[in-house]
Amino acid sequence: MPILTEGVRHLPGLLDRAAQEALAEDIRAVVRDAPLFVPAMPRTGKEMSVRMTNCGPLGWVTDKERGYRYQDTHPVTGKPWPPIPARLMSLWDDVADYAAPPEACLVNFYAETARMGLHQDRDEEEFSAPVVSVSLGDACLFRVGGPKRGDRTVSVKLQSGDVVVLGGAGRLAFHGVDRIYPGTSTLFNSSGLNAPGRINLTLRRVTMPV
Ligand SMILES: O=C(O)CCC(=O)C(=O)O
Ligand SMILES: [Mn+2]
Repeated sequence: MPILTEGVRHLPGLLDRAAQEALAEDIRAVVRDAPLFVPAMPRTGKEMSVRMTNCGPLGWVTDKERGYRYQDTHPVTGKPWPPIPARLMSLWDDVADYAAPPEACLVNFYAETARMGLHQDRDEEEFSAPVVSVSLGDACLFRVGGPKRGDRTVSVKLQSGDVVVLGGAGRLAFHGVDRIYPGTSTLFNSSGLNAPGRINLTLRRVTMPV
């Protein structure tokens, strides 16, 4: 199990093609219920290049006025988020090594030119739970460093079906997506989702279990 930087595990090909197709179908249903929205940076209101939605009791959202946060409803429809699909709950059980379930699954959709700058996931109360991240569709160039912004980074290509776990000393590692490689996957070709593109699913525990 390759370690990218301390506490950051890369599990290449953890999901086979059939599991990826089933998961893509689950996410299609999530997006029908909770449409992709356009996230905007705090204060500046600059739009991010990814499109997002969530499933689970809590969802991560961001906008100009109120910034990064978790909330229990979709910012556009006002409806509760749909539940996290069962196959993602069991993936968490398999890889998280954490007793309580995840509360949020952020769905990031990357069109061909979308990217995500280097950042930490730190809007949660609970940092003893790992962040579990799944890649579907086109490959991307993922970059990960240490807990300080200036730390040395390593880059790795993530393919459809790969899982990355940021846990322990890697929980607050800086990470980002430098680019997508359009047309490198056929997963979404027969789908209602825009192909090419990449979907990332990020499972997180937000609150401390009681
Ligand atoms: O797309 C990815 O692989 C990473 C996404 C991410 O870091 C995030 O949503 O916080
Ligand atoms: Mn992140």
